[in-house]
Amino acid sequence: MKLVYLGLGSNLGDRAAALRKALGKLEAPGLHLLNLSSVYETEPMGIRDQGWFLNLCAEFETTLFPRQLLQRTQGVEREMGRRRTVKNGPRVIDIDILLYGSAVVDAADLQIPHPRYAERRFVLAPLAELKPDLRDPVSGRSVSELLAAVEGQSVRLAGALPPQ
Ligand code: PH2
Ligand code: MG
Ligand code: MG
Repeated sequence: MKLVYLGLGSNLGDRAAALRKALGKLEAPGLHLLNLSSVYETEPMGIRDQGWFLNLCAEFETTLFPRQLLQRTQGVEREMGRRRTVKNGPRVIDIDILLYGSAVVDAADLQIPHPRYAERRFVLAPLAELKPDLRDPVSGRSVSELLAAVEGQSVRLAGALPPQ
């Protein structure tokens, strides 16, 4: 059994409903939700000219291997109508594998830890709620240290994810 941390985001349509729906779809044999952060309303990074996101982080326990987990997250994105169009552009749902135990994976189709999570307040703020002392397996720095080092980027605590 491994602990994995997923980052979810949405900036199209009913964003909170999309986060809730994705969490429901992720829960299945081999992948079990343990803890959920608060929801944050966050300034778009990358492409600035798009709507603000709702982001959260979730801790799961899993018996899936990293690639099986990727198939599950991409399957849920597809079922929810996500089309791979503009990189970093608007999306109904985005599900990123942030950390998978202390595994390091560097393949063309899968990188763990997520290659950009350590620079993103919209990931680190919710992740620090769940596990401030969790250490990045590559740099050895804790989530709270990484969060303290991020500059700029507006995130606003929006409270608990409402039930559907
Ligand atoms: N996701 C991106 C690019 N930019 N900005 C915010 N605030 N939240 C996101 O989830 C996000 C982003 C690519 O996946
Ligand atoms: Mg992403
Ligand atoms: Mg993604």
